[in-house]
Amino acid sequence: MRARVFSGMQPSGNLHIGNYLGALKNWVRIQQEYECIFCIVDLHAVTVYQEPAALRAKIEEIAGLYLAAGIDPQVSAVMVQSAVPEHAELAWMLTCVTPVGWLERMTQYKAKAAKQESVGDGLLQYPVLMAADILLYQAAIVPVGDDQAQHLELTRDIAQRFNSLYGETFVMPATSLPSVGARIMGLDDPQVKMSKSETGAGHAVGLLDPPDKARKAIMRATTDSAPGVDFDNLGPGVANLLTIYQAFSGWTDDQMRKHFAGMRYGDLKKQVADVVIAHLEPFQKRYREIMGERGYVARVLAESAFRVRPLAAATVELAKRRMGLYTAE
Ligand code: AQP
Repeated sequence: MRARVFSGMQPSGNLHIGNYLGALKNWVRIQQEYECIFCIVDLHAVTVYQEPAALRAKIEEIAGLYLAAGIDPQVSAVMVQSAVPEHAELAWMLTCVTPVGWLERMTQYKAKAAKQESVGDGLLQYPVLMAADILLYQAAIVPVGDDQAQHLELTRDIAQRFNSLYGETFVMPATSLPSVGARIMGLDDPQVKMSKSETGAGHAVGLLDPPDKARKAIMRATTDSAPGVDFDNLGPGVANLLTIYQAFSGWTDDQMRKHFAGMRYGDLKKQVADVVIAHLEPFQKRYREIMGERGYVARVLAESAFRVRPLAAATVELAKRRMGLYTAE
């Protein structure tokens, strides 16, 4: 039996090349090797306010982007979190074994809470829901970007605590990070990770950005005052541009050094823009074809939810039995 993989993205804001290189690209690579479930985590998105009509549209957009990237719905499930109510049900059970202190320590919670006047409980509970997503399908591997590593550790802590209180219930999931591109930084500020919720013009390259917009953002990327690429003394902005190039091209460290050592920043940026656009153009063409086929994405989502629901139901049934909650005999 193939090991199971679970991962997801929030339908909040525009997916960018960080989401692609940190997670989506890896999903496509491993989908033949494992039994994969790729989720659009809409319940996570509403931990901060989303305009309802925009959220509804975004869900199908994200599904279309998964498919355009090369996720094959005949092989992998592409489903929406809220279509399988067991996510929320298991999240409650896990909430009850999770100390609040564990959640208050999460870096992402602290960063997002600092930006809000009044912090919703959902924002604090976010990692418990994420643990439920993963444990619900007894996933062995979770391919994510580096910013999610702490939430994955917490998922294992929650699973361990549940297992030790109630007996072996959950598979312990391993984190899988890409070797290159696990944390793409903002083009305008290489000290912060590229993020959907940062909407400044030069911050990110969106997967659906027109080529001229993508090129502009890359050509304006923050570097430093050195005359050219010095691999022994790379500033964060230049390192980020090289990472983007390497992740898209698949070049080795050696190839990167030989090609880019000493190159002036203007030329480096031009080549980064070229490689990004060369990938985005066919990707966007596939996306338009997929979205142009009326009802196709909705069909994929419905079929996938139907396929994975029994797995979710079996885990919830087991967890309920373990906890002594009421189940039919
Ligand atoms: N900058 C990044 N570099 C590499 N990987 C990244 N990921 C996110 N940003 C980067 C990975 O993308 C997947 C989906 O992320 P998400 O939708 O759960 O949201 P996030 O991690 O919170 O990402 P964002 O883009 O920063 O969204 P907002 O601003 O809405 O919070 C995950 O695997 C993540 O690691």
